Amino acid sequence: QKIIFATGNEGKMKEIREILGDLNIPVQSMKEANIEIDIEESGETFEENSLIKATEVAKYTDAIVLADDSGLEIDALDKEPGVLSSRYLGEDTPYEIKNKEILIRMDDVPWTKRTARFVCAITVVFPDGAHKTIKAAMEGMIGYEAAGENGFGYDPIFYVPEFDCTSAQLTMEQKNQISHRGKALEMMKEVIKAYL
Ligand code: ITT
Repeated sequence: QKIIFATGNEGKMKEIREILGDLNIPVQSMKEANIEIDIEESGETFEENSLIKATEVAKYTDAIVLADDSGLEIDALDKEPGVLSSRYLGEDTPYEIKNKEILIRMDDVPWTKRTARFVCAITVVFPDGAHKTIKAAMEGMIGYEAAGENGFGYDPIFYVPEFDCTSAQLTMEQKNQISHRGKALEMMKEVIKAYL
């Protein structure tokens, strides 16, 4: 048995390996499994896109396939960047620039209106075609400046009230305990254990 995780995002993959470690099943990225395909994320929701990614990769393997579709919803920006989080300002634009742009757009937004959440939908597709999708979120605020070197993506501008710092200032272990991805994958682990 093995799991192939349908992602090309190294930041996600690091967290995923840590969270799934105690399943004691090898977890490979798409690249490690030599599945190098381009998947069009044509869905309108995190759930749809994670199902699209997992289903697409499952066509190439008999392994258990997992996928993660995630993003940042900012209330003051009408839930942008949302499902377009990786495409916001262009797929290849560095996050330093994306984060700066968000802070500029939020310039006149007072603290109480800076609420936001990271959302993550995880889909599993089993070898017999059965599939399940689980979604979770982590609530927080958009800070006034970027801070922290850990994590990836929008972590430096995402303030986590319960730790009084940004999610880029948390250790991976701390982040995994409370994050959208950590929560969705912990629930998904039970689904996988039941299958095994
Ligand atoms: P794959 O589709 O190959 O998995 P991707 O980066 O394109 O990689 P998504 O379409 O799910 O993945 O985009 C999610 C984006 O949302 C991601 O690139 C980050 O910018 C952001 N994001 C998601 N989870 C995050 C987290 O824990 N911390 C910071 N940013 C996150």
